[in-house]
This record gives sequence, C-alpha cells and structure tokens, in this order.
Amino acid sequence: MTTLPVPRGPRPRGQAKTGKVSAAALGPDPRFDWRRIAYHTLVSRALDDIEESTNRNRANVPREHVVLYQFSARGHDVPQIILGSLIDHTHDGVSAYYRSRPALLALGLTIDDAFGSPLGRAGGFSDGRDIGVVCNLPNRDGPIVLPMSGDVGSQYTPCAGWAQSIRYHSQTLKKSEWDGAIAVVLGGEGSVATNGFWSALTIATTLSLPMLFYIEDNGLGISVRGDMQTPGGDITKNLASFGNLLLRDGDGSNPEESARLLAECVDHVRGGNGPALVRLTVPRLCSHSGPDNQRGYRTEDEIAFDAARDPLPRLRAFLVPSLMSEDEWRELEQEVERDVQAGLAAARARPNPDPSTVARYVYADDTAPSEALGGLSREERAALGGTETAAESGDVVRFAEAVRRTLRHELEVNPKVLVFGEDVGRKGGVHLVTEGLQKQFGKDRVFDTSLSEEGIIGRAVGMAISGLMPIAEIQFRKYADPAAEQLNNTGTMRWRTANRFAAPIVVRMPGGFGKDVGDPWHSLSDEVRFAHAYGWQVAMPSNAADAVGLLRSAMRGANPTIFFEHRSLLMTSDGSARYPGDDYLVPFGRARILREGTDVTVVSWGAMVHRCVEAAERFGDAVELLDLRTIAPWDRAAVLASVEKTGRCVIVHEDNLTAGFGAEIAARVAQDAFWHLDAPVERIGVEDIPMPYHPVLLDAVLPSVDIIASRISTTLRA
Ligand SMILES: Cc1ncc(C[n+]2csc(CCOP(=O)(O)OP(=O)(O)O)c2C)c(N)n1
Repeated sequence: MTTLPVPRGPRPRGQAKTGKVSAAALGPDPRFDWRRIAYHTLVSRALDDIEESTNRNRANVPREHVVLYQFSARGHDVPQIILGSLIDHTHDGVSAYYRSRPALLALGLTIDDAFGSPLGRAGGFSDGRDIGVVCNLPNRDGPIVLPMSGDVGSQYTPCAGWAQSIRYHSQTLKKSEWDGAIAVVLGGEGSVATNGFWSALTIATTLSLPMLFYIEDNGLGISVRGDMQTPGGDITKNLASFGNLLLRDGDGSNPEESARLLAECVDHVRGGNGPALVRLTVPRLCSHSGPDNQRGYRTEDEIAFDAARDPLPRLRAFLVPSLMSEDEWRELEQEVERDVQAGLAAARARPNPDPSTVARYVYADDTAPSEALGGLSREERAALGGTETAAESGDVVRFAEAVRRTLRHELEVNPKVLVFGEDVGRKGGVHLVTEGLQKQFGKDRVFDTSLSEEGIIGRAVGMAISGLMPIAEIQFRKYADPAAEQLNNTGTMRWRTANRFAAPIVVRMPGGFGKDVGDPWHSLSDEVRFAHAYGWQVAMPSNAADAVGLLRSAMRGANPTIFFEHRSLLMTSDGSARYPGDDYLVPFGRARILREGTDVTVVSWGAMVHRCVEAAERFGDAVELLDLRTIAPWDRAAVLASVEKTGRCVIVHEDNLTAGFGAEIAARVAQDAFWHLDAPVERIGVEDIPMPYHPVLLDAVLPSVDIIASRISTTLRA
C-alpha cells in the first residue's frame, strides 16, 4: 500500500483525535430530526444499490428493469440530507444537479418517483423525457427544486434569480409570506470553474442576496482533480477576499460538523445577512456515472481512502446508542427496506411513457389539465386581456419610443414586470429604449445588471419560475451568445418537465445592421438560431405598431420570446408607425399582407421588409408582399395560400443564406405548393459574409433594393 494522503478538511470540531461526538452530546436541536435524516440516508443508499446493479452496463438485468442512465450519490448523501432538512420555508428555492437526489428526498421526493424516473416510466419529473436524476420538484405549498439541467454550472444563475425574486416579492410586492425565504444552490467542485458559478456569485454578492452556495467537493470532476478547477483545489480559500460572503469549509463525512456548518450558513442567509458559501469535502464512493468504471484515473488506494470516509457508518456511530438503540437502528433499516421495495414495485408497475404525447408541451398548452409553475397564471393573463384592433388616432412614433411606451404601460398595469439588462437602468440602455423607466418605476423594477449575459438570462429564468414576468435586454444580438446555455434550457423547460415548469421570459435584443454602419459584433442578425432552438417564440417586427403588439403579446403570454429590435429601425422613419394603443396585441404566427399581387409572392421580415416594399413598387400589381412578423411560429398557411395564388415565391432576409430561415420556407413551399409553382423558389440573403464596418462594404453585402428587384424580375420571367 502506498501512503495515503491526510483526509482533506480540518479535523471536526468537538471531536477528539480518536474519540467521537454523540448526537446526545450536542443537546436537542429541534431543527435536526436525526431519525428522519438517517431514514433518508438509508433510502438514498438503497436506491443507489438497486440502480447500480440494474444500470444498463450490467449484464443479466431484465430489460424492463434496466436503468438507462445512472448516477449515484453515495458519499454525498448525509450532508445533503442534513441541508435538505434545513430548507423548510414555503418559498425556499433550491437549484441542484444530477447528484442531488438525497437532498430532494429530504424535500419530499417520493420513492416511487425516485425510481420511476431513472427507469424512464410515465409520470414523475419528466414523463420519460429527461435523464432520471436530472429532476425537479414543483411544490406549490413548500420549498421547490427548480428544474435541473445537464450542463454543469447552469444551476447557479437561475438560483440567483430566485434569490432576487425573494427580495422582490417580500420587499417590493410586500408579500410577507416571502420574508425569510432563501435560495440554495448545490454544485460539485468542478462546477466552480464554470461561467454560471462566477456569474451567480457576482449577482449574489453585489446585491447581497439571500443565497447559499453549497459546494460538495469530492475532489473529482469525472476524472479531473479539484486543483484544475480552482488553484490549490479549495474554493473557499480563494474567495476569502469577498467581504460580503460568509465562507465555511469542513468535512462532509462528519455529520456533526456538517450539521453545524450548514445550520450556521442557513441562519446567516435567512437572517438577511447576505450570501454564504459552504464547501464540504465528501468522498465519492462510486464511479462518476453508470458507464464510468474509474479505470485509468483512480487507484485502488484512492478508492479505499474514500471508502474509509463513508459518512453512513459515521452517522450510525453518531446516533447509536446516544439517540437510538441498536434495535431502533435495525428497525429503521427494516422500515427502509419495506418502503424501498414497495416504491420499486410501484415504479416498475408504472407504464412506459406514451409516444403519442411526446410532441406535447414544447409550447404552452392552455388545455393541459394542470398549469406549469412559472410565469403569469392563466387568470392573470386573462385579466390583462388586450385587443387586436389598433387605435387609429395614435401619433406617429419611432420604433424605440413604441417599445418604451409598451414597457412603461406594462410596468404600470402589471407589478410583476421587471425590466433589466446592461445599462438599462441609469442610462436607459445604450439604444435609449428604456430611458426614463428607472426614474419612474424605481431600481427594484428597472435595473442595471452585471456584465454577464449568462447571469441576465439565468436570473430571468429564476424570476419567471417565481411567478414574475422578467423582460431582459441583451445589448446586441451577438452578445446573447454567452447566454446560449441558459437560452437553450429555457426553451426546453416546459417540454422536459412535461409541463411542470416553464420560464416565459422576454428577451429583447437589438440586432442587424445599423444606419450606415455595420461590424461583426453589433450587426449580427442570425435569428435562425432561435427559430431552430426549441420552445421559443421569435418576433422580428418591421415597424413600431407591430413592435407594440408583439411585445405586449409576449409580456402577457406563456411562452419565452426573443424580441428583435432591428438597429436600423429604432430611430428612423422606416421603423416609425402610428401608435396602436396601450392594449394592442399582435398574435404570433400571423403574417401581414403589405400589398396584394398576382404573379409573385415576396416573403420577408425585419428591416428587409422596407427594401422589399420599394422593390415591389417597380412591378405594378405583380407582387404580393408578406411581412412574416414572427418566424417562430411562422405563418405557413398565409405563405402557402399566397404562393398557390401567384405561382412564384421570393424570400428576402438579412441573415446568411446558408441555412438561413429562408431555406426552411423554401423547403416548405417546394414540398407543399410544388404543383402550384411556375418558377424555382428564390432566396435572397447575405452571402455568408460577416457584417463589415465601412458603409461601402456594408452596402456590398446587404441585399439592396436593386438586387431584390432584379431577382423578382428574373423569377417573373421564369
Ligand atoms: C457544461 C458541461 N460540460 C461538461 C459536462 C460533462 N460533465 C458531466 S459531469 C462533469 C464533472 C462535474 O464535476 P463536479 O461539478 O465536481 O460534480 P461531481 O460529478 O463530482 O459531483 C462533466 C465534465 C457537462 N455535463 N456540462
């Protein structure tokens, strides 16, 4: 045997070199129901035992008993369950990851669901749609667990959003039932290297939010050691200069020390003293996941070293005989065995998910039997109402002013609306769209954020789940890229939780070329990326009136929305229109016919619509021009009906030609209107070149009125 390293973490306090502390010696602390903690630990171990022996990498497991993807929490369990027992406020929110099931058991996860979901059975967290341990707990009358995601680190910023929501509900909306609630995030030591961790830490510490970071340090991120994740391998040491963060560090295999440190941190955060971070070292008594066999990166000695730090025997020694007799412990084991076997049988008896339902819940479904947690309720949305009839008496407004008025009105009528982003508060946004709103509505409702798009979107998600309506601004389309992970997870949330959770946020983003200027960073269009993503509505209004109607529909709706504010339209006459009123709504997926024509259908959206209008004027009554207004959903019926009439189709957009959204429309037209076509479907877009800076170059890449007209002409002659 090689010499083993000294166990990490300080020696537990109250523990002599060779002695041990008993639970009774701690005195009665009513917060800790140790029998319950022991019960859940034994349940968690039994789940791990059964799943480890039935995962699909094991031979001889009957097909119907196979766990498709398995993660064990063995070794992480005791401190997680202790933590879970401290999360007891109705509005506590927890954000966790794939190794967090023990905490969920303490928070009310049933054994049936705990088994059923890894088996992929119907019902449960996701109705067979997501990995069994990537789970959630939508509790309407108690602490909730936000939907987990598979991406390491993505759990942090939604948790910061929940923490900020606690403050908003409690202090701004004066809902006293939120007083004293906390947000708790769980993560491994590998996750402290991620963007999400740092983004959430910045939000929580700069705003002094009620947020607890619990880092379970098992020393390995799959096979990579902790000193690759943070220098020296100890995140608490490295964070010592954060004045506004309580830091604690200890041995998670020691129940007494875990309980003491976790309770201290929870009390600190619950007491309104700002955030805390506690790191507990824990052994990983298992492979990373079912398919991993630890070969090549862990020696037998290292495995044995961790085995000697198993918190379960230490829990037993801590409780027996000081709080429980040997007989009582045995009875507890028997009770767990009975409950686990019953839960396993119930889970195995569940049917497989129904394939005919797999397409359900990509978007909101108001006919669903129960409502998802997140966003405005059906009643709140109905009460806000709205009209599809535009007021005719409105003054002509610029696009930017139209958006500002809409935000202002919605802030006035809906106290759950919050508007935020980089420079959105004091300055009023770099495009001045939110100018004056902070002055009018205060810093709780209209505010600047730290410079992290991951943080802006993740925070919005946590807020939406708490029932708020967050309107996030991304300064320029290109800068949504750092938030890609959160945006993706927002779009799939309703589907992957089978309508248990949704995050209907609105993301406003200026994009496209500017007036006389471009560049690769501030002029990106690339809207197709959001049409390609799951679950998003995408609005690309070409004028102020549509902007009002679409933005309001999004803000009173139940689906997450990308709302493009084209740079060249914000302050120009092209984008201006008559203000259609404070209740005006434009439904998504309904194109506007800008002019009727007989021989060719031109389809466009955003700023290109105006060039198409100009080009179309050269052809008398030949051109029928459709402004799609939204590309997800897009008005297929209107396009097909028009092409059936005209027999020709030209699609014009600013985005790249290759795999631009025009390709989707062209494919649909070719398939569904083939027999009506008299000419090949034509697409016009930027020829796969980044947006250049100099106006001469910009003009060279953008589809011009002349180019559009010449292609219409060619199509008409075909
Ligand atoms: C963004 C992202 N990158 C990579 C992965 C693949 N991956 C899954 S778990 C993991 C290691 C995580 O380690 P840690 O945070 O310490 O948690 P532990 O598994 O040790 O509990 C990696 C790299 C992922 N899921 N997400």
